[in-house]
Amino acid sequence: MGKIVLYGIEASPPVRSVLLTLNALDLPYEFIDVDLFAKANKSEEFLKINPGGTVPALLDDGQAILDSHAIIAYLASKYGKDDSLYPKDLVKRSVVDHRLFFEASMAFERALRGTTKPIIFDNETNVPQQKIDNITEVYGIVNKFLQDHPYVAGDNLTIADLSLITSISSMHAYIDSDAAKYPNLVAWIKRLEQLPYYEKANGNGTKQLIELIKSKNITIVP
Ligand SMILES: N[C@@H](CCC(=O)N[C@@H](CS)C(=O)NCC(=O)O)C(=O)O
Repeated sequence: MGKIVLYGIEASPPVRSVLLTLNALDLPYEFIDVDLFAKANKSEEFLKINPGGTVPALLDDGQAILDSHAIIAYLASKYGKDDSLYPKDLVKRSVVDHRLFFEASMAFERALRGTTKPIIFDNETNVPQQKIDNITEVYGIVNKFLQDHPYVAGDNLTIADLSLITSISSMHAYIDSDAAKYPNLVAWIKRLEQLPYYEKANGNGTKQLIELIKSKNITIVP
């Protein structure tokens, strides 16, 4: 197998999706820190790997694989002992893919990054209520994904769970997910927290991001 190098920072949710997947697959990897606050992601060297200048980026034997969702699908397809994390059956795969695209656009980009980027990179301290509503909308939709089964794409753990949990756990910086309103979601979070590699791959980085957001003393405004 090739040498895997992951570029990122632990606080970043999409980087944590890749960390969870590398651990789920029990793969060895090297982690290279990219300090976003020092704009290391805009260095000539990093832009050669990812012209978009975002983390995560992964090198597998020198081949760049970009975007957390594409990276985890690649890793599970290439290195999975079976297809349970990313099913080959096209209908089952389409459900996983749907959850991944939902994570990318609605959960990470719209709800989490849309709220967090102005606070941590542009020193904005007012958060419009609409942005909190974007977060609770995601809680409600994921609660529905979990209506009839324990994982977001069915009866077993897939890369869709390993992707969604990283944004959802980070959203708790703004508003808790109330067990009375979102019972399936809260039970699912607890289920994923039981994974033996959860703390090192997602728990630690989530705490770092939540502490950073909370240190900014934000106010929710109408
Ligand atoms: N869809 C991308 C999103 C990556 C992304 O936006 N990463 C953020 C960190 S959480 C980043 O690198 N931000 C730096 C920037 O946009 O300059 C993925 O899943 O990999």
